[in-house]
Amino acid sequence: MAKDTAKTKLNKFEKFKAEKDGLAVKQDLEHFATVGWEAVDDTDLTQRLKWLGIFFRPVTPGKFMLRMRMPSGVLTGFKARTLGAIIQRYGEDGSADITTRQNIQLRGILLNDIPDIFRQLEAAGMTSVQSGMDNVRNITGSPVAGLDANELIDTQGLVRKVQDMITNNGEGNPAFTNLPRKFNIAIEGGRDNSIHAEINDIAFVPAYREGQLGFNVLVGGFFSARRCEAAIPLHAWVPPDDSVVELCRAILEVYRDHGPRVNRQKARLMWLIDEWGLDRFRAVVEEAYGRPLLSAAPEDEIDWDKRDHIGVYPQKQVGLNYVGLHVPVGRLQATDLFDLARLAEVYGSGEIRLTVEQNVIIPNVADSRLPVLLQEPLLQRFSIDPSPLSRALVSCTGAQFCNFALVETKQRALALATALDAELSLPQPVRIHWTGCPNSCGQPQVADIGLMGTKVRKEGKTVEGVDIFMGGKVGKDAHLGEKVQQGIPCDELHDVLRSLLMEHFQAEPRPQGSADTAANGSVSVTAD
Ligand code: SRM
Ligand code: SF4
Repeated sequence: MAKDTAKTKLNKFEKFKAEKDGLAVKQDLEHFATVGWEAVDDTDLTQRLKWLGIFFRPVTPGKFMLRMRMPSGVLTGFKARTLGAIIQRYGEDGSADITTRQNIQLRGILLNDIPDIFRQLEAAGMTSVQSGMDNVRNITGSPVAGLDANELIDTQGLVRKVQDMITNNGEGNPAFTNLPRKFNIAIEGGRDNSIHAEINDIAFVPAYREGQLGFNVLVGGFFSARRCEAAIPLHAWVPPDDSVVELCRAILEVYRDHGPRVNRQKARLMWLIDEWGLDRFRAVVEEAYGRPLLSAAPEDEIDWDKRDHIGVYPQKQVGLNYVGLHVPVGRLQATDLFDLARLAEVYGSGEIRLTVEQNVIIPNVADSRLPVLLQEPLLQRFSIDPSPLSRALVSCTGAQFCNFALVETKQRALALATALDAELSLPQPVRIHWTGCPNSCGQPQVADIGLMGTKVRKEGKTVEGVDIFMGGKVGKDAHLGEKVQQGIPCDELHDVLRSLLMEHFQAEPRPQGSADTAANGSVSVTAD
């Protein structure tokens, strides 16, 4: 592997990967658990453990984050209960977050518990393998795949197959553990581009070619502090079968063997496409694919606005419904996971889905069971009808647990949305995305209003602030938003957002005393 890089100077990450493969720490886990985290080699502790989804958190030393894999965001009540039981052990430190890739991260984990946790995860059919660092991240697919009456392709099986290929059925796959950088894959089967296809390194979007339904392929989408790009067409179409898995394999092999490894800030797939030009990239991928790539279909079938799935919707299965619950900024406690498991099992089929907006869907609820489900106490906090700003709020982890963060995000996001929901009436939800630093995990560039953490000088002091992005369009004709203001101190943000909402989103002040009970927060909040 890394043919082209043999002659070039490697960055420090490449050096430590060459010395010892990230996945090799799997053999060391029992030893690490015995000696304790303080005695673990620094590179193993802070880097290689991420190959197993175990993230050392400098903000909370000794309390690790565990990032799962949830293909298409699908889990079961049993899995949710298993995850709840794992974090319950950590009391106040234990919590979980639904991520912007339809995934779950667990908090508060102790290293000496990991071997036992991994046994529990395996017994429940879950894995955290290859979920961090230079690996393929959770693979996203429509959260209503198999349920949506208007979907074109049920992508759940394909998403699982691609994950199984990349991770060797969850065992870990040395073939794909040393990519030049992280890598994102999305497979969309619906009409509304529910998973932001355009911001993935590889995306499959539904398209008819000569009357046959399959996927047009996009490549090279990514966000980073240095550069953000929407994916571009590979000018290729594949049928909805194992061709998808084989094309992912081919692109990953090309990226692994030829991707840039000198400068980590210039190592994502798009940088290779830039260097080679799309024609050469496509030709080398075609060679790795082992047969001619078919030309793309003239147009794709993404022709709807993006749905948020919150509320009650009839499924393609007559008499069944899916119920989308709003989980404020994606934060879950152990008891929430237990409650969700119970609701899914009592009212649905035991299945739970996660969305990239950090919310939850309970599918397969019979018409006759809906009224009782809607009376459940959990739905007071995880509402099916939240206020417009809270409803569409997304936030990255921020300073509470992430050492890259320049600002606290989740609490602040929720406090501001709650306050503005109480003051303003809005004709439609406005998608506000918070991200704590330019890495853009909270995807501010896809939002109506994106807020990116920064540091600002105010009255001689350095304070938390944001740069503001606007104009992100999702769904049909998706495109990225642009920075429109910078360096707004967080304590001035309430008024700035209020003005933006009134100027651009038809917000009207509510008459005094008429505010809804806008707050649905399960997270205790403090306003600026
Ligand atoms: Fe991210 C790094 C959290 C989605 C771009 N991201 C990190 C780290 C691991 C940094 C760290 O070690 O602290 C964060 C962990 C914080 C923590 O404790 O939770 C982190 N990223 C997240 C999550 C949890 C945000 C969230 O609250 O939902 C998301 C986890 C997704 C998952 O389940 O795997 C998350 N990160 C994203 C996305 C959005 C997406 O994939 O749609 C992006 C932008 C898209 C992209 O990657 O192209 C994103 N994260 C980054 C980057 C910049 C990558 C780059 O090429 O430069 C970093 C920094 C890095 O990799 O060096 C980063
Ligand atoms: Fe951390 Fe920055 Fe990502 Fe937020 S955007 S989770 S602060 S790395």
